[in-house]
Amino acid sequence: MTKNISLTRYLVEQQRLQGHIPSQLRLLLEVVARACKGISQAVNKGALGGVLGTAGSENVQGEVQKKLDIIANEVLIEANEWGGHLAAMASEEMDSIYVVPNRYPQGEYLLLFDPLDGSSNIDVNVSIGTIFSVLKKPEGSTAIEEKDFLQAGSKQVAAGYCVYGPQTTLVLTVGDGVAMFTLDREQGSFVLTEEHVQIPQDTQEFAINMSNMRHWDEPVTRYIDECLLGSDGPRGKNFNMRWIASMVADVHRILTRGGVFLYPWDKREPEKPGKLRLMYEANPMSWLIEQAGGASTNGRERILDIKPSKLHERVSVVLGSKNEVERVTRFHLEQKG
Ligand code: P6P
Repeated sequence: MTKNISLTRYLVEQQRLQGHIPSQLRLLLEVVARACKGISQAVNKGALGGVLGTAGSENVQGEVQKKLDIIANEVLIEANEWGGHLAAMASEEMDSIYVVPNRYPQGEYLLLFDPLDGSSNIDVNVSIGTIFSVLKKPEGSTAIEEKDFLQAGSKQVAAGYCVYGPQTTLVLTVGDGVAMFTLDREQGSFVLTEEHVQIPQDTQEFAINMSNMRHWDEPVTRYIDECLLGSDGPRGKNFNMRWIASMVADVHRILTRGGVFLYPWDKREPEKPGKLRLMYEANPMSWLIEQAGGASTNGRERILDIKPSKLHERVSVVLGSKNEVERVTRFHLEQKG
């Protein structure tokens, strides 16, 4: 493990030595990390904190909101709105953008987040997490509108997640590789535990919700069938399967030991390109994966190149070990008709 370097020191060095991040962005990331500590505390209380169960409302996605979804959203809004580093925020839990109130100074950045991804796992004590993405406010824009957020994932200036599991771990990139920080609850601070994370190019582990198999498109079925044939089939090696149904936890496993994650388009909702959200799930996760030497496509094109048309746009996701993602993508491109 690297010597005891705190998140603050890491960010100061990224600002000073690497010239990667201006002070406003450093402040933003420290505020987001502090908010994640607060969310971690609430998540860890579980039933003791009266925070389990549903809130009796639905979000813009039409999903029933859990109490913790709303708590996490409020923690992130309240932590970030006054600092002067942000112009506006967007959240999976809010229909429209949240522009910083006039009583506070407006900053240069736009913050997008899924405040508590995987919330179906909250009540069964399975890892969940916060996913965040940072964009620059377009030059010259004063009155921030939704269209200012509609930038391709390649425009992100920072991206990360915080996984609330056996450890609370913040995973972050500002374009200089991927670093992991584990929460030291005695000090109350995130400590650098991994940096320059690298994903193996090959893997023997895939993550997909197999119960949807009959709904998949042919290239995905072809890829998974090959994996299931194992050493008897064209891959010549056996595969293991994992599906936590919490993207943060599945991606964290892939960043830690490799693997490929698929949430593809399927016939259940043919008008939707996929289940996962582009702006605050697929884009931040895709940048992290690419910064760690992996790949991420929607089956046909690099996710970070997709020009969004709406804030809560959905996308198919195939991400992880580069050679596996390229195989799935090739199968899509070879698809007849
Ligand atoms: P399913 C959680 O709700 C989520 O958005 C992702 O975190 C996760 O990968 C996916 O949905 C799980 O979906 O259909 O398997 O429950």
